[in-house]
Amino acid sequence: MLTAGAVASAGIWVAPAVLSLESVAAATGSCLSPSRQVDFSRFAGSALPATFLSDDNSVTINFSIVDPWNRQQAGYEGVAWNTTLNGLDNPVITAMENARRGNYVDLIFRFSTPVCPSFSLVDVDRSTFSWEDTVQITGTNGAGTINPSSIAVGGAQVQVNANTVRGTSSTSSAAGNVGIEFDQPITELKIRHQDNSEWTAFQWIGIHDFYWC
Ligand SMILES: [Ca+2]
Ligand SMILES: [Ca+2]
Ligand SMILES: [Ca+2]
Repeated sequence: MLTAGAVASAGIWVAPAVLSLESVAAATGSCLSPSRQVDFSRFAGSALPATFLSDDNSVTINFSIVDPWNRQQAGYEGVAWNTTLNGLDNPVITAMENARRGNYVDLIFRFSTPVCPSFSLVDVDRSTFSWEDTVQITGTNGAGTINPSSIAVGGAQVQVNANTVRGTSSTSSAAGNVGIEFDQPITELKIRHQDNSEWTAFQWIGIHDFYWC
């Protein structure tokens, strides 16, 4: 009997099976080159609907906002921006007005199938004596909190713990963008936007397109 990758006794070499990208992903729990699954440009100029499908119709996504302090600014409630922001097209925007330290707004995405999402946060930044974006990113699969496996800050923020970034300077460029990856499947993603300061002006962040294997 021939064994893949081994030289059989008859001298016949059998090539090893070539792993597809999908089988590599299944084996390792991650993927080398995730493809875009939700292009928020589909909704440009509109608020995200409460329920929508991934671009290939395979995953149903429920979207909701929790705003315990009524800080969400009208007109920015999960709106897919109608143009480019900080170099990224049509991010989903949330904005707060007059938020105080401890206040937050949650944007919550629930997935009908567990996914390992990656995406960019947009315009996480700070303006002295005005506002200070702080964003906590967590997932769950129903059994506890799952933090991102990777957080790649830009030049305008610092990572403060395993799931949180805080703006340190004002920008409207790519320095405001933060790359987020999960290498464990999650059924719920929560983006918690806070103002870490006691300054009380208008502030916003965005969420760019979702990628997963
Ligand atoms: Ca897009
Ligand atoms: Ca900015
Ligand atoms: Ca901002």
